[in-house]
Amino acid sequence: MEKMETVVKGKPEALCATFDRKEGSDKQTTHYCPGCGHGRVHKLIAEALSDMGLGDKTVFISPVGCSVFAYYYMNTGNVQAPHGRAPAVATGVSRANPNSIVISYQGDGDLAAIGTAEILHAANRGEHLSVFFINNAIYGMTGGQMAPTTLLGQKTQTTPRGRSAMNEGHPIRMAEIIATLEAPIYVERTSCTDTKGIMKTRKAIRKAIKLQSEKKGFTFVEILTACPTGWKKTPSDSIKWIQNELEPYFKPGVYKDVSDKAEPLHRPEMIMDSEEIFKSLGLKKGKTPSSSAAAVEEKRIKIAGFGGQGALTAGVMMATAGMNEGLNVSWIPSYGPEMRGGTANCSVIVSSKRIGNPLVRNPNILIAMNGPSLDAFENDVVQGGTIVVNSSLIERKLSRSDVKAVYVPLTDIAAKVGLKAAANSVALGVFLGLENIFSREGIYEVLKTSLKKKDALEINIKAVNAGFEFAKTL
Ligand SMILES: Cc1ncc(C[n+]2csc(CCOP(=O)(O)OP(=O)(O)O)c2C)c(N)n1
Ligand code: SF4
Repeated sequence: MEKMETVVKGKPEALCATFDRKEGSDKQTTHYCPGCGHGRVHKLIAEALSDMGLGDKTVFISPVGCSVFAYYYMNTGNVQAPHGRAPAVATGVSRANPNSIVISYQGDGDLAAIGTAEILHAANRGEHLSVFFINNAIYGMTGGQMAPTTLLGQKTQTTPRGRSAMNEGHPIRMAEIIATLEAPIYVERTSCTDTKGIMKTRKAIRKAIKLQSEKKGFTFVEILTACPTGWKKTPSDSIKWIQNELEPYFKPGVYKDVSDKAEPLHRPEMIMDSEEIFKSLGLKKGKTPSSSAAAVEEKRIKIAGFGGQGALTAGVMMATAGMNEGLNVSWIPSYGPEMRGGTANCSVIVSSKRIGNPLVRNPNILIAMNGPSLDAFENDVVQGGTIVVNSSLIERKLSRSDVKAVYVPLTDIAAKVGLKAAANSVALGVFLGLENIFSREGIYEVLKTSLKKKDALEINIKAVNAGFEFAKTL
């Protein structure tokens, strides 16, 4: 009789040998409840990565839900994304490092509720990702609320009488939806219950990862798994429930497979050099940092006003002028309903050093163009900082004495040069007069690029000059 070969399979390398990242006394057990499907799928993914020698190249994106714990167990690169945003984060990782294997691992609440837009668009763009969608028909982590995949009649915390199509709509079949899109090359649903189902899931996971390693495109595997805790069932009843209830609605099968025809996709290089960036913005080539530019200490500026006052535009001009001087700059707008009357603001940083965080929470200069802006940001300014107050519209004085107060009738000055709306250019002039960072000519250049009408250009240059002169009298 031929001797049977015995193969002993230990933990795959892509699964941590010990769970040291996990806090708590017993680090060798997982967080997952008995009978939960997550652990089983983790293991199948880890085995596939290890067998293909891809663990070191893999970045595992886990969002919110019980899948967030993946970080403790997957011995790969790990990124934790906010709820629903894993495909967006995965897109960034995959585009920045096209040779990596990127896995977006998501629950049904995450993928089919809060992250519906992200998954559809990532799939539609054909990102190089493998998405593993853990469909357990409920929000597990938060205690069993209805998910988009909850079955009709299924009782959950938020559907105590059972989900009804009238109230909550029908369960959403994600694999079928994704399969209608042009770009995905492989979409399958499996059921990770009995041996046959586990083997099918194993095969599907391997196929998805292999296709990604061949750079062939977007793959999506939906896996029906148990959440005994959320369902309030025993692990064995949960398996029966999947087979008897879930599978008839979410039928396992291959929904799209064009992978044999798919060619490796190579996205064109997305990185632009500085010359291209300047050209695309219609700007002349920036200088390399000059010795004077190198001397500029980081200025953190907040410009705020109501929509229509041009606070955001003033920030762009400031940042562009700084960029033209060869400085490092950043600009981040913040607007929303404020565009219709409240405050809109932007964060600008100008520095000869590299900028870490582009958000300005504690500015050293605040330009408050209206009252609500001063109310909102006065207390954020650092001690010893400067607050420029548009005294045409703000009657009150500063309530602080540990900052420099500069009262300038920005709107009145702008009206005097011929255009009330040019108060933002007056503010730019005041800024230049107070802070000797870059030349007025630099601002003129920026104005020339953005204002095509001669009259508008002349008035705005006058407004800059008027603000500059005002600041010099202080
Ligand atoms: C923006 C945001 N909204 C809501 C939550 C609360 N939250 C945490 S986990 C979760 C449900 C996750 O359910 P699912 O994606 O199905 O994963 P499971 O826990 O079942 O694996 C929710 C709603 C959150 N963390 N962030
Ligand atoms: S709550 Fe559900 S999904 Fe979360 S670990 Fe427990 S069984 Fe798994």
